[in-house]
Amino acid sequence: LHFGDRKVGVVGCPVHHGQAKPGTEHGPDALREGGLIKKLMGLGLDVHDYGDVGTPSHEDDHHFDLPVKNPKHVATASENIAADVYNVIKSGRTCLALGGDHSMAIGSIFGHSLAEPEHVVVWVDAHADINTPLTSSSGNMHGMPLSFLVKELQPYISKLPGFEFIKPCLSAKNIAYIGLRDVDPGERGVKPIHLSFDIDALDPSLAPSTGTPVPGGLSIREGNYICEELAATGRLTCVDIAEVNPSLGNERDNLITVNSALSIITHCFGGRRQGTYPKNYQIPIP
Ligand code: B3U
Ligand code: MN
Ligand code: MN
Repeated sequence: LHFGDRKVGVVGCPVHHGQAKPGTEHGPDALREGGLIKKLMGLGLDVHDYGDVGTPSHEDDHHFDLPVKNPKHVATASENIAADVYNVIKSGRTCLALGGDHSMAIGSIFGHSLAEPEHVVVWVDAHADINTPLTSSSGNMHGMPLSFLVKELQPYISKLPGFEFIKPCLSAKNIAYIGLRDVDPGERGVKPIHLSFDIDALDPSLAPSTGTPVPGGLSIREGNYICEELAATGRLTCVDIAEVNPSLGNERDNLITVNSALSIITHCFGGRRQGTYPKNYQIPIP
């Protein structure tokens, strides 16, 4: 398997209404400014950046009976993310979706399923993110994305404004969790894989600029290892990087977090700890 033949489509998902701390909307640009595209090109990949999806605003998004915050904002952004992710994958590229808080995964996983209905999901996170609107005590939708997508949970899901477009597309058995401070073995079958990587899966020392850090997280080595193994299957069709928040912490915290995210991303696209070289690389002769 040679990653140099791979085409990547980058989709920015600058959403923040899935949680309370402003700043995750700057995640995509923080990663770009950190050198993302150059790094991917350095791996010999054909990279196209599709820019950011639209995140329309809604004035009246708080008047519902449920303790769910900003459902219309999350719904319209999700619909746009789904459309872009679908188009990128249909065009033959692996999609790299840059968050944004983790509510972005509603759209990215749904869009992925429209293009690859058999896909499975590997969820790397400190949190399970499978609260229903009724089990959530925070009301934050970044803690709920999987609940809207899992078929078995639909009897428990309240109707929310704007969410009509979502058809549940995942069976519970096709989700693998890693990093819930308790590690599950990888994924199953020979199906296309969606990796949803919440940066807070890493230890807070490696990803301080994130909204809900939890001590005792993955090391960079562990995070990179997960990505290398998934990449080596040749079946990664969509990767989310969620919850990078450059508005939290100081400049040094930002730099550490962005560099960790870039390391995770490059290992999803052929980067190896033992080093990489482009396809027809020749050692220069003087
Ligand atoms: N489970 C809690 C906390 C949480 C979920 N995701 C994050 N935090 N980042 C909730 O709010 O649903
Ligand atoms: Mn998450
Ligand atoms: Mn999390």
